[in-house]
Amino acid sequence: MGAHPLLIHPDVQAALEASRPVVALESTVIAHGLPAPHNLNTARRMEQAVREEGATPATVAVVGGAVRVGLDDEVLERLAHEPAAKVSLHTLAITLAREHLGATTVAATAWAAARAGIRLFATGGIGGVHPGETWDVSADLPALATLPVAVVCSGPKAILDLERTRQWLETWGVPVVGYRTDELPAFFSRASGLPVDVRVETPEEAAAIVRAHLALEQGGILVAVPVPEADEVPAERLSAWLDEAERLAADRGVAGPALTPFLLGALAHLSEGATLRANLALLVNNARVAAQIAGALNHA
Ligand code: PSU
Ligand code: MN
Repeated sequence: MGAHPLLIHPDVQAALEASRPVVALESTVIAHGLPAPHNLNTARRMEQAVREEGATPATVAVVGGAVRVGLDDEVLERLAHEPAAKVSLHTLAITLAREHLGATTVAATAWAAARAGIRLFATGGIGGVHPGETWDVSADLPALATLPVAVVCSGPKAILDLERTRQWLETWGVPVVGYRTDELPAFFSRASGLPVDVRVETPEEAAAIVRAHLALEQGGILVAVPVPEADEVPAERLSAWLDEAERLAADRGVAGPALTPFLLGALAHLSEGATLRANLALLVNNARVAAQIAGALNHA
C-alpha cells in the first residue's frame, strides 16, 4: 500500500462526486463498544437510518492495509465477530503496516472523513478527559480541534470527567452546538449541568453553524444530541453503577484503551441492560440527525 491508504467505497465516491449527503460512521463501537449481537445489528441500523434520510453511510475501518471509507456488509460482520484492533491516531500507521483488521475510534474516523471530504460524522459518545490524575485524555479531543468535520454525538461518555472535557473543547476552539438542548448531554443521560455554546432546533440551523465553522478552516465542531427520552438513564440512577464499575476496573488493573470497553460492559451488566438500551437508541438517533444535517448542508 502506498502513501495514500484510503479506499473510498464506490457508493460513497459517487455520492461525494454528485454532492449528495454522506455521513461517516465509526467502527470501534462495533468491535469494542457493544456486545454481540447488538453490535452488528446497530451498525446496520445506523447505516439504514442514514439511508432513510437520503444520505449515504460511510462506515470506516482498517482492512488489509488500507483505511476503508464505506464498508460492505461482509466487513461489518467481520468487525462484529473477529478480533479487531482499536485504532486511534497513535495506532493507525501500525495497524496499516501490519495489515491487521482495525476498528476506528472517533479520532481515526474523523481523520478518514476529513481526507475523504465527508463533513458529517455520527457516533455515540466522544472520548474525553478521564477522571483522576492519569493524564488519560482521548485523542478524540485534539482530532476534533484540528480536523474539519462535524461530529454528531450524545456528549462525552458518562465515564469521563465531563467538566474538564467541556473546558478542553472551549479552550481548543471546538463549538458545542446543542441539538434541541441547552445542556451538554451526558451520553446515557440527557443533562449534565454544563452549557452548550448555542441551542438549535432544526437540521437547517445546525447546518448553518456547521457551514460557517468549517469555512474558518479551523478544525471541527460538535453537535450534541441527547439520548431519546424514552431510553434515557437519569444521572441519579447511573452514579452508583458508575462507582461500582470504576471500582471493578481499578481492582482488575484495567486502564488505557481497554478502560472504555470495560466500563461500558460493566455498566450494561450492573444496570441490567438499561445503559445498553440507551446506547443503542442514541447511536441510531444520532445517525439519523447527522444525515438530516448533511442533507441541509448540501441543500442550502
Ligand atoms: N463511546 C461509546 N462506545 C465506544 C466509544 C465511545 O459509547 O466504543 C469509543 C469511540 O470509538 C471513541 C473511543 O472514539 O471509544 C475513545 O477511546 P479512547 O478514550 O481510548 O480514546
Ligand atoms: Mn482513553
